Amino acid sequence: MVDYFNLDELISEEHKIIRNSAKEWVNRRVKPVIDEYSHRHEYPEHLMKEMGELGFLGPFILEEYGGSGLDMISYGIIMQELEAGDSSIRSSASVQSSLVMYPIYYFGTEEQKRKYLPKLASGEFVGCFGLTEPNHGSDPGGMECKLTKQGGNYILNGAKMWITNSPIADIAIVWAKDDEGIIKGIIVEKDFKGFSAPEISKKWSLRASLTGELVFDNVIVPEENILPGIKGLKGPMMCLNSARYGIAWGAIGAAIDCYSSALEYSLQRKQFNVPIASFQFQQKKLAEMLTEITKAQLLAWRLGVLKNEDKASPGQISMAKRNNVKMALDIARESRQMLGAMGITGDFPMMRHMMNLESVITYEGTHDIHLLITGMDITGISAFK
Ligand code: TGC
Ligand code: FAD
Repeated sequence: MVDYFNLDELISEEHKIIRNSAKEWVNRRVKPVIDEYSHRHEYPEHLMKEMGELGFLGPFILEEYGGSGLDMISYGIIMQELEAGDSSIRSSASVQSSLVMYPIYYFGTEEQKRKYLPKLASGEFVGCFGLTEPNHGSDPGGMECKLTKQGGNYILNGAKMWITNSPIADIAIVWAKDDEGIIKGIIVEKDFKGFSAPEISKKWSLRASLTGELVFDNVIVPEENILPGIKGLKGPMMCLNSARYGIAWGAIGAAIDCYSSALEYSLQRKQFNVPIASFQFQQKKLAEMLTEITKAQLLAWRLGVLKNEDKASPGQISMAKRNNVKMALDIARESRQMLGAMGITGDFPMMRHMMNLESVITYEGTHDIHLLITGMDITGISAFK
């Protein structure tokens, strides 16, 4: 455990138990296989049910709906440990928890909650979240997906792009505009006629995660599949607040995995008859990495406290996501260099984390979009449009 500022004194015994359980599972079930899955560009689907059994899916959802009723620091800690294994595994867990279970829990009817949440919590069902479209990524408010009222039902048309887990999803939370141009949330089930989810292949990033499209060709959606509790862009944005928060923690896990591997290697590898860790350049890299990890840990922990008090603002979440993911990407690059040629192999995790983090710095709002959100918070002026 990397804890230079004794942050463990700020978390509870329960948090430590949760961390140990997630760490132990990742070390036993993820780390030994993830490099091979990444090489094969294959998703380790069996891990979803195991995460469900361990309570890693929707941990903040109440127990009566299959969750564990845990606080937001616990959620962050789980994301951190999962991403120490691989961003693909954290991605699956954060999409399921924050982008699928969260909207059903907060915006859904009692029937929707009882129908979907327990199956999503156990990993029996896989969910995905469709906001991004081919023509609208950073600008989701411009979405073209259309939900048209027809008798007692709705007809859904359009397409979503870059959707984590869409090819294997049992349900998709889809955001589309109704006849009045108001954004609504819809639960689309995989066997709805006219719905397909082709995979996007040939990725160099998140290779152990499935990414796909969502295509809607006159899909008939019953009224009971509309989320009644929300309208407008703030619906998907509230889900993103939760997911981005989890990423701020998750990125620390990837950074710690890279830093720890580089530290261990530098103490063992000898050049000029001494461990390379004795050279000032290597020590500078290690010292700077630990400094940045510590700052990121403090940011994540404080954001977690604010989240628990329901006081974390979107601007604070953007700052933490942006800072911590960039920190992890920089550490992946620096730590890889510390290993020389060995750093490019799958015997060490840096290259894989580095490639994964190129997606993490892009999805859930790009690095630059989060900067603009902070800029807007400071000045009160939107620089988006
Ligand atoms: P703007 O005019 O600023 O806002 C429109 C409405 O939305 C509300 N809002 C928020 N509400 C809650 N939380 C937030 N963070 C919110 N941000 C905006 C806002 O109050 C307003 O509400 P109302 O009631 O007044 O209408 O919106 P804009 O059109 O200027 O766009 C700005 C914004 C914030 C959408 C844009 O900056 C942005 O964030 N773009 C990034 C898009 C994004 O993050 N997409 C993510 C797709 S999902 C994904 O990537 C999953 S990856 C999963 C994985 O594998 O882990
Ligand atoms: P664009 O919006 O086209 O941006 C291109 C560039 O322009 C970026 O550098 C951006 O920062 C910059 N830019 C855009 N607007 C501005 C501006 N106003 N000012 C300054 N610069 C600007 N989406 C989902 O809905 N669900 C998912 O599950 C999901 N999973 C994903 C998984 C992966 C592996 C990836 C890579 C993406 C995923 N996404 C998902 C999509 C992701 O959220 C988008 O890629 C992201 O929001 C950026 O949109 P874009 O790719 O269309 O880039």
